Amino acid sequence: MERYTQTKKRYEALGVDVEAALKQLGQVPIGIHCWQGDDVNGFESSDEALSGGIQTTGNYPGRARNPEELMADFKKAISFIPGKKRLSLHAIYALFDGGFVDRDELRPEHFAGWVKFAKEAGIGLDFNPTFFSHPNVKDGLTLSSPDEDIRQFWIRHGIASRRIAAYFAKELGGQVVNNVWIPDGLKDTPADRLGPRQRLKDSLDQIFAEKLDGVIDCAESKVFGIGVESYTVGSNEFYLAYAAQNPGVYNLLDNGHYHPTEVVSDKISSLLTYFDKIPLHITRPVRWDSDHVVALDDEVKEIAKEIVRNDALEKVLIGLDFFDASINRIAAWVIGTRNVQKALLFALLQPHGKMKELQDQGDFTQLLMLQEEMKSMPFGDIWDHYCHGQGVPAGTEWYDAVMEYETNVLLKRS
Ligand code: RNT
Ligand code: ZN
Repeated sequence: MERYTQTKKRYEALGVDVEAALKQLGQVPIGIHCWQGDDVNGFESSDEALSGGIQTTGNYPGRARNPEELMADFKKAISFIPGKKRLSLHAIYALFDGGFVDRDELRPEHFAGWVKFAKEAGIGLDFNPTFFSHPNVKDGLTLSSPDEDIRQFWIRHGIASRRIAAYFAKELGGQVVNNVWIPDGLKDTPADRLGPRQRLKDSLDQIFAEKLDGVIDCAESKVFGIGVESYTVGSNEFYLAYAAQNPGVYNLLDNGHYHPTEVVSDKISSLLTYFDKIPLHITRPVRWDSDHVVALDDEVKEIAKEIVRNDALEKVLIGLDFFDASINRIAAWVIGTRNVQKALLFALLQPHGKMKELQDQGDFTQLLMLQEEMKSMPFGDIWDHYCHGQGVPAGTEWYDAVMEYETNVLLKRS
């Protein structure tokens, strides 16, 4: 408490309102992805391996094998995460109770169990159609396939998914993100780049045609994937242009989906100039779209600063997207989510007004001094205080509880 009071005074001397920052932080929903809990397997119980150019590596014991286990693990994880939380589901997490249907026939009832779970946990839900790990991914293509039957199957899946998202919105209130990411691309140099993109545009037009309340439609671009190194149909330019021409559809930025020196932190302000919402996937690309657990690194802090200083906490919809199978999966969720929240707190504790003024005055020496001094301010004291106020462990204490769960629960799964 004493440390908090002292540190708070230091921030206040720099013109930062600490209490206001903590209040704001508590209001920011983080969309936590369910797929860290089971290595993106889902519950379809087919032999289909993870496909689409994304990969989980590692075989740490204790992966959730069914809905009950995934729900229990997720509940455990969020008990160590402060603030507002949402759960982001993929279509492969449908609950079948024996009556399996294929993806183009999914209905809201297949997710009723998740709605019940969300209500009990007091969290929101988001949705993602699953356009991978399925035999109808033909020659690596879905919505851009030249095979009309294949393309129609995936269009039906896209339509079914939006209705599930609308059902979430109706049941839980608020708005629900429905994110279309397709793996479509080619391993080697294409003979035709335009054809697949024109077919993708037509597929999206059909998927988004129905007016649905409460659904925030998104499409996630990408630069390349494993096995599809030479061409990605849904590139950044493609979806950005699509979103610009189709109000109500947003371009989702995943910070693992750009060339290594290109940064999402620099894209946010461009998009804020034109769009009222920016959906994000925060991840950690190590040399490629490796989806490591989010670290409190410079780029994540810079993304957070862009959101905060542009007053965009309600416009930028923060979702997470990482899947590491080489470490304890509950710890992965806790570490990655808390890091995003720490980055937001770090950003909320900067004297942005003063810094913008220095930039406009051309006083770059003082600006650099202040930016650098802010980095070694003891913001951890404020974080600890925030965690205590939110009823979650502040420091490393949560880890012992996760290890206990590992011994008593996870390691008993064979
Ligand atoms: C893949 C995309 C996509 C997936 C999830 C599972 O490169 O980032 O978001 O990771 O939908
Ligand atoms: Zn993503």
